[in-house]
Amino acid sequence: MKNLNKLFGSVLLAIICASTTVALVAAPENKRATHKTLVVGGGLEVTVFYPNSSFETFEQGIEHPLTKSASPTIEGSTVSFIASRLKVDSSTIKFRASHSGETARHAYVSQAHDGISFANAVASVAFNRDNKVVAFGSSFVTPRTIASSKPTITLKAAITTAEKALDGNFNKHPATVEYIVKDDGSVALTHVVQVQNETAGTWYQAFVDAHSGKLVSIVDFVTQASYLVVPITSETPSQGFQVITDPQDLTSSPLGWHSTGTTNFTGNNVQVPTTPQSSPVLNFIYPFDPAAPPTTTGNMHAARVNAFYIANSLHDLAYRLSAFNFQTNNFGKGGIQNDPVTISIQDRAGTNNADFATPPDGQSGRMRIFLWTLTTPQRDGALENDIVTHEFTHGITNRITGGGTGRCLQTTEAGGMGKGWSDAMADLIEHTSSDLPDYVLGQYVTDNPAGILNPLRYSSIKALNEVHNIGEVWANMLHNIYAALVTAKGWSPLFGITNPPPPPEDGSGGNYIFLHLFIDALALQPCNPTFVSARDAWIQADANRYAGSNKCILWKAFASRGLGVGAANFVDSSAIPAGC
Ligand SMILES: *[C@@H]1O[C@H](CO)[C@@H](O)[C@H](O)[C@H]1NC(C)=O
Ligand SMILES: *[C@@H]1O[C@H](CO)[C@@H](O)[C@H](O)[C@H]1NC(C)=O
Ligand SMILES: *[C@@H]1O[C@H](CO)[C@@H](O)[C@H](O)[C@H]1NC(C)=O
Ligand SMILES: [Ca+2]
Repeated sequence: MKNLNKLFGSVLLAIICASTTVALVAAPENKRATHKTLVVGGGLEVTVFYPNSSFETFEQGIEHPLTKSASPTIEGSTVSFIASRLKVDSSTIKFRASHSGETARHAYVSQAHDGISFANAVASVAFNRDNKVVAFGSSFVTPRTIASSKPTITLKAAITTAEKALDGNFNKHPATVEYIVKDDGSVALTHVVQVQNETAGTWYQAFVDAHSGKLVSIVDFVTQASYLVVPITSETPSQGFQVITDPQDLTSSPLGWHSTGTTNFTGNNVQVPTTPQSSPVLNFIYPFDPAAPPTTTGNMHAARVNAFYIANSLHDLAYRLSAFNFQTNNFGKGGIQNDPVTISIQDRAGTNNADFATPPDGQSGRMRIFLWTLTTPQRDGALENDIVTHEFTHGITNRITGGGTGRCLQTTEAGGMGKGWSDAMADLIEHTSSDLPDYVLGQYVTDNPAGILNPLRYSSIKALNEVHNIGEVWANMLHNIYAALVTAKGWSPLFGITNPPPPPEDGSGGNYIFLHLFIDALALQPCNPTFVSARDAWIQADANRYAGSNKCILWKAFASRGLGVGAANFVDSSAIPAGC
């Protein structure tokens, strides 16, 4: 990556520096899948730990103890399956959430002791249409010691500790008491509180030992932009504005994007404060003036309307295919409501970047987009669809993986893949035909339209400790899969400019298959997935939805980047299964 970094030069550095409210510290190679070290507040280092996840997939499925019972509940089926598979008592399994998708039912549990959940020892089970288990991910542990389940430190004291350590304020979101597994095998009891600092842009969930009073772990809800958004010199707005009428998907947003059922105009999925309607009602026509600064009233409105449109389009697409979405009124379709994304454009907290914070289902996501200062006049990230797409996709991946906790892309490896999915979604959305331009980096900073062809493979991660670079490897693999599927199955439009857009089910193109597998695999994969478990989730998603008809296409594409059969511990394999 050294050479690449050199080519990106000061632009890349500027962007990474702009985002160092949280600095990543190199983690030893063998800890990428289980640890991440963060520097918080006044330089305090916190190493978070997520026990290894095992992940098994079963193609056509295996039976569970209640397969044959008359009317098994998903809760009963899940608990009895895990108890028998892991040979643990069912009292150590606490059911948390479930979701019925088109091709599978997903259940999410945590390990428990005395009825108290373990925050970082969790499991998920997916059942196919035949009520057989098709995927099982687990990070359950055999604890060395477990602290008493009665706190001896008050919540008030824990809040003070968390606020001081993380340089922020308790945000009043109800605190919980949860266990947390440490990497020495001991299990601590913790007060779990959220601490935010609006100025610094931080938003953490802090785990304060309820016996010793020490901060033992954090969840970082904020994911920063990736440098793939560097194409700030791309003249996206100059590619033309278009008036789009009623683009909402009425399956995901039955009353459109503006109505919650009781109030109109504020936004049901996404709220971008203070953009008035032009006349008549629900018309949002604000001509953009590229010669004027982005801060003129007209340009600010244009930017807000664009961000609102892109974020809502992605919301509708993802919610149609999965769950744990951001919405004020869910219209009875499941999940926890009252959590629309708030978007702050031209946020003054930074420049040349953007970020997205993903708290658990039921709490609003927060997107902040900053001005870009590399040109005159400055440019507004909210008008670059890549940026909005990249950021919103962080919300999608952080919510769906692990079933809505916002805690399941926290290790270095999983967090890195988080960047990769965001770039891959931007890559997918941008294609308007079956053309397959090479996936290139740096075409702008190198002033070379061919950019830098990217040779990254699975084993490249061995030398990478930084989430953006790890994300690049994953984005490249996903691009290869996209290209292979489109080559084999063609391309069909994802979004209609017509009203309404074509639902995804209408599409037979490789790009639709890619989108379905992308979203389905997120729901199947374990909490804090690795490249290997994320790959297995794609293969299983194809078995669930397409009876495995794309299996060999997927394996060949993964194997071409070193993630073939038997790839492990960042050692490449180009092997594909027999019969492919
Ligand atoms: C996780 O699994 C890897 C490989 O299977 C192993 O090398 C490592 O020691 C495990 N780590 C922990 C903390 O259990
Ligand atoms: C929030 O962060 C800013 C700087 O980033 C700092 O000056 C301020 O003290 C922090 N606020 C709290 C409540 O710690
Ligand atoms: C709100 O919007 C809905 C759907 O567009 C419409 O039917 C309703 O009349 C509106 N209500 C108000 C108070 O404007
Ligand atoms: Ca929700």
